[in-house]
Amino acid sequence: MTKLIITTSLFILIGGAAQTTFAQLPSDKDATAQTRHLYQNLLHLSTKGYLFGHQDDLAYGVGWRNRKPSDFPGRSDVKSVCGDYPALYGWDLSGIESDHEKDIDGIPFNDIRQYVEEAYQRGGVITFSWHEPSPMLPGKTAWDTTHGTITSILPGGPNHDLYVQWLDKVAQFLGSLKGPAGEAIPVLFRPYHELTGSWFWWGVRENSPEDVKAIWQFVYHYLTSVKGLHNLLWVYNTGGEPHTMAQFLERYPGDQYADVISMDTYQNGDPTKDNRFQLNLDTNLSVLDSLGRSSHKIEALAETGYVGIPYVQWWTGVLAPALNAHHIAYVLVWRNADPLTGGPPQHPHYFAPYPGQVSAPDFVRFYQMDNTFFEGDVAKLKLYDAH
Ligand code: BMA
Repeated sequence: MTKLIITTSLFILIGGAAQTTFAQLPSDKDATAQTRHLYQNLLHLSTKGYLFGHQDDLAYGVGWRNRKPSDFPGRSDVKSVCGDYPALYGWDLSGIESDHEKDIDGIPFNDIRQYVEEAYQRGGVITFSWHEPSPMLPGKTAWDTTHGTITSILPGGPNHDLYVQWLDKVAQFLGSLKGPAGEAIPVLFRPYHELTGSWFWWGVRENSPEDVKAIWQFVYHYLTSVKGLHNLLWVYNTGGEPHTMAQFLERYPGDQYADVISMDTYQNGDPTKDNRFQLNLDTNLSVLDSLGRSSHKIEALAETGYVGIPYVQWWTGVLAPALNAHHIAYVLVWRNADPLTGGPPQHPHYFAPYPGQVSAPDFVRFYQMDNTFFEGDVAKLKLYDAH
């Protein structure tokens, strides 16, 4: 029989012969109470199951799009299928650095703030990525692969001042997300995502490990100490490339700069004929498990999905079995874009089901599993409170 005792500063597992004690504080020693509690509760919860997340969930879906939040109030493809919202909401900051009114996928930042605040008040969790354009070459996107871009934004580099201005705007926005008592809403912040890939300007072939670590540490210091943001949990995120601890850690900025260790991996091909997605995920998540155990970091599959979900049992037949053997605290599937409502022309580009979609019945079974947490579950768990 195992009993969990949680105190504010210690997390003590007493059971059988094993006895483990570990510090349970986020990397930012000045993190707000809600941020600290979220960190502690996600660590704890990952021994029981994982949050289900969806990118841009409240802004649009297949066949609908809010031009303003009141167009389809409360609508969500996930909720339309299973009756509950995702526990985790992903959004993107791209555009905020350039004073754009809307993000990279057309959602006004003022609407994102409203969705974030509503979800937080219901008990949901928020994460932000940042498909930031290249600061090196005006007019170039996140997908520019000019070598040495990070060198140019480090202190002393020609684009450093510009980059600091971008960070000021990011800080302003992330600091403007407020709960009902005026408290800052905790954010799982995932900059430089998929940094072991080679398709963004912060990619593996474009930059040295030293530069990646240096910019992470600079941004961490700037946003926390200089801008005073203490509502961030820092999410280190690779692509699916690392198969060993050494590969995963090659660009890791250090335990004092990260709270979540995570990977992104997508299903490609037909899972009934090709099990590489599951095998790779198993290898990747085993790396996260051993690192999470030794460094007390939250583990996550920060992005995944099977575009168009053509396999009717993908949720309980492929995804869930691949996750069940591991200790992730959350999984997030990418956005439900529809070419008819502003999505990219390639069709389909959705990763969660909608009513009538072939995998919808299986998604309901996934929702009903004991170890998958949706918003109704995390609302009861009160992730922003001390337990
Ligand atoms: C990608 C695609 C793009 C989108 C970008 C940022 O994976 O979904 O269409 O613009 O993410 O959200």
